[in-house]
Amino acid sequence: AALPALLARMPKAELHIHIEGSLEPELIFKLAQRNQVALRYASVEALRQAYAFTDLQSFLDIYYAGASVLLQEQDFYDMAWAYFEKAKADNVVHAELFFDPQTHTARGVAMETVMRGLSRACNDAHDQLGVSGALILCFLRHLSEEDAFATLEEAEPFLELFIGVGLDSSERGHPPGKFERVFARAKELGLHRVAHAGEEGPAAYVRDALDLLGAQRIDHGVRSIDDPALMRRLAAEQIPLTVCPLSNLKLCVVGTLADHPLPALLAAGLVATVNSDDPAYFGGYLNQNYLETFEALPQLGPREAYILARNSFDASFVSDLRKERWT
Ligand code: ES4
Ligand code: ZN
Repeated sequence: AALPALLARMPKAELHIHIEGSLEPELIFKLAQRNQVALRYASVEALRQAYAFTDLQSFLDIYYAGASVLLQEQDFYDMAWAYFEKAKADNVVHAELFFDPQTHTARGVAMETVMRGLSRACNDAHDQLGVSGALILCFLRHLSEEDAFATLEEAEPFLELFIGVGLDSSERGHPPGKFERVFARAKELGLHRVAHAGEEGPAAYVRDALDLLGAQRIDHGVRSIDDPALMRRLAAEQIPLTVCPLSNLKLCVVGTLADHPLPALLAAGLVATVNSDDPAYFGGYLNQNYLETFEALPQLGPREAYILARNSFDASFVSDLRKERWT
């Protein structure tokens, strides 16, 4: 009975949150009105009704449609600020936010507009909420290597405003190797590197993300469970996995939370973390992910709660000095 309270109140970091996936239907409609953008849905309720996903692509189609209301710097600020308020309520003390600039620049929004709105929200969250935030620029893997290179170049004037690069969107048919040279360039620029791998794609994509992209963390990575040699490597090298249980449930990566591999990943000594992915679409922010996952899996108790919170700080890209003060 004390476990839900422990999960809710413990300080934690969130390392896998797409900020465009925190856009709630109410804010989508508010921004659509503010910006005179037409939506394919008549109401907040009609939009929410469309949130019945069968796989990753069925979600991404609606997620990109939702992001189409973001035009002005203030829109990006309002979206990120709303997330930070939710994070604060969940006792998140540090969040590393993914953003998808290509979704916006393809519609004519300037990179500067995206960067300034999001980074101003990070600064205000630090000053007003005591939540630290950092930005990770994600390349859309369904687009070309050339497009990713152009995006990284456009972001170079704002290098001090983001800490790393990631890789997201449709995984199947878009293996990590497609972006080997872009990630090499990101490393040269001193950026951290993460990649979605082993969500819908095979365990081999996790290995490729490590070997070809130099990924320092794997986003999702749950399909690693299929490959015992890879599991031993992830444990030996302490490569963090940013696991997203409610996302996996809603996108049918797992049948039920009771079947989720999180306990097996922890038991194998992996640095697994719990995250919300796209909380406005998948039925809950970070504490909801912890609560429902622990409720469904009796192998998870107070000891695992502590380990997951500690892992979230260990796996973060904040300085080791600051980690020492946290843990
Ligand atoms: C995503 Cl759940 C998920 N997987 C891959 N790419 C994404 N972008 C936003 N959410
Ligand atoms: Zn994700």
